Amino acid sequence: LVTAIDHVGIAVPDLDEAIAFQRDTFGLEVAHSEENAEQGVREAMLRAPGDTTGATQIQLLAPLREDSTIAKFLDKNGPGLQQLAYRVTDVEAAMEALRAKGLRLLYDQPRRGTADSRINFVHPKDAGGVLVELVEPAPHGH
Ligand code: CMX
Repeated sequence: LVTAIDHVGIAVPDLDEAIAFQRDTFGLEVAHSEENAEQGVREAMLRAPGDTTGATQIQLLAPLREDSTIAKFLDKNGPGLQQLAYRVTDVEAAMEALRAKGLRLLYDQPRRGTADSRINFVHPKDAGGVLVELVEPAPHGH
């Protein structure tokens, strides 16, 4: 079902501060950043310098609005790991396979994720306490 670990997402209160921390402490660089209004996030994808292998990225997620998912997460837990994202080739097929196993998907239909990927989430209560994102990357990379 899963072809790669796409990214690990960390909830942060301030995106620019978190980018600077990851850069100055660990030497990670920003590969991509954007605002996703539907998901209520400002986000950045980080990777090790020079990495072009498609290795697992680190996603920093900052709230765009007070009522967003990430704002709620930060209020409840503080900053920290928020999600684990698995890459799949066909998100609908993955959704169907997981539903058939009795897992709850958060959305009826895939939504738009980072860089025009198509995404859905498995409810953390059905995945060992981990919010699992399914990511079908946009065709032709981005
Ligand atoms: N990881 C693990 N467990 C989580 C969790 C997370 N990120 N978020 C919530 N939970 C757990 C809580 O601990 C809580 O457990 P208890 O009842 O035992 O205390 C339970 O789930 C319900 O938590 P809640 O605080 O009431 O949260 P909600 O049910 O309102 O929301 C969820 C949880 C998963 C439905 C919501 O976070 C969601 O819709 N997530 C998907 C969208 C998302 O994360 N978007 C931001 C990222 C965008 C992107 O990646 O592009």
